[in-house]
Amino acid sequence: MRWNGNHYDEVMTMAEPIIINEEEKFLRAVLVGLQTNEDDTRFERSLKELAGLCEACSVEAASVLTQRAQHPEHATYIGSGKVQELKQRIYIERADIVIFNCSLSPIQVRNLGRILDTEVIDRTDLILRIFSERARTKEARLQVEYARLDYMMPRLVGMRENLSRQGGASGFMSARGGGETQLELDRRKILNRQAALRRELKEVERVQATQRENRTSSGLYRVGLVGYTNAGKSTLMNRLLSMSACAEAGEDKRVFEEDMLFATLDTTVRKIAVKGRMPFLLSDTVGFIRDLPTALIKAFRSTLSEAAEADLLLEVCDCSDEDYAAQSETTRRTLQEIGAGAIPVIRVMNKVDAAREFFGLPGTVRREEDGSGTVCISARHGDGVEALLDVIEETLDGPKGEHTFLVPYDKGQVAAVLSETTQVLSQEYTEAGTVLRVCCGIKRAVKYAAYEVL
Ligand SMILES: Nc1nc2c(ncn2[C@@H]2O[C@H](COP(=O)(O)OP(=O)(O)OP(=O)(O)O)[C@@H](O)[C@H]2O)c(=O)[nH]1
Ligand SMILES: [Mg+2]
Repeated sequence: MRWNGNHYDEVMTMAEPIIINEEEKFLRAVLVGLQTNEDDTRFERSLKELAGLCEACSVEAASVLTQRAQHPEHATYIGSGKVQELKQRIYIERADIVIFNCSLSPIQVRNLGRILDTEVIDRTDLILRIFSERARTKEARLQVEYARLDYMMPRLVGMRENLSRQGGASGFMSARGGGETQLELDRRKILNRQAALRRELKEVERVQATQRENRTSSGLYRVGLVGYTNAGKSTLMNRLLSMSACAEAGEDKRVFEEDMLFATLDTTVRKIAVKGRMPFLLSDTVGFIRDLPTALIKAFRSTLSEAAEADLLLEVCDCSDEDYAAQSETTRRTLQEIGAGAIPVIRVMNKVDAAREFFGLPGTVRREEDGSGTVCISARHGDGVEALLDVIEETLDGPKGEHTFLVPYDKGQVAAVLSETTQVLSQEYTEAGTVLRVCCGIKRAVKYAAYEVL
């Protein structure tokens, strides 16, 4: 992470993309974790994840300090003795920043900042900073800025102190209006900026809704990739694209995949048309994480709406990660939060090539009682993906079969949708209309039963 001292200033004034980096400064951090009622394994995993989050924004996790306690201290989160130990550790490690593996209250941030004389942030803040650094599209940038301002609002006092510690507030934060306290001024500016952001976001959403409507009118089923961050969603999207035989499958249509938390921050929709199979639209979106800041979920609603409106979700699990079960729970909970809890889900056990436990060979399919299924795959090597396509097709469209439709010429739209959404075996132009012999699922056949000839 390469913040200069006026990072908060820049976030608040950011009408344009944030340019954080002037000095190219990589930060050294001390990570702090408090173990209350979690068992050791869980606790260690969550600290490991915090280190992964640091890596995602180039912060070096120089040292980790932990404490066991029944509950956090109201004023400083960790006990006073531990705070002193932390102070020493900061000095020894020449750390620039302290990152707590939890959500700190504004008062705790302020108190700790005063005692330690170093910048103190919590996990939520770290995630928000990763998002601000990585957001590329206009929509993601607007959403992140909105979420950050939401988060800053109750913390303005502590932040001002942080700024003066880092060399003094300048520009926006130091501008004072007659008769108003600095705090009131800051608050008013944030509210005004948020109102402006809401207007801009509405416009972006309007354009996207139109694009979505166009896609819906194509009649293709919509499938959404969801799952914990780094589970392999983008890799699966690229794998399916590489198997695809349509114009959307070019090199330039690939999405970014990387061994890093939050590699993807926006939504990409691509048509997947594997030869001999039913085509569908696939969306890849931002990954989830435990305790995803609510401000972010709220702000990212429109990015996530592609998933929330899908006909089917593929929940990608990284089964090489020991924590995959808890990660899956987080995903399911987040899906509920974004209003996607009722959409059918296929669980995709990805990375079976690297798993320590045996979940099944790639291509293994298990059917659950509620009709949902689990499929084992390796997106990286492409194993098991054909079996996944079988399950996708069957879940969306029911058992496949051959059907013949006669579509009169004045129903051109019906013929167009049928040839776009099914696997066309033959097409003939007769006096009565177009005769389409297709292979498709029973659900689509029933939908067009009025045109079916037996
Ligand atoms: N061994 C193995 N690694 C995989 C497999 N699939 C993906 N990966 C690796 O996992 C890492 C993350 O993959 P991504 O596709 O970027 O994951 P994502 O779910 O899109 O992650 P975010 O966009 O960060 O939420 C990359 O290094 C991939 O190469 C797999 O089947 N086996
Ligand atoms: Mg991704």
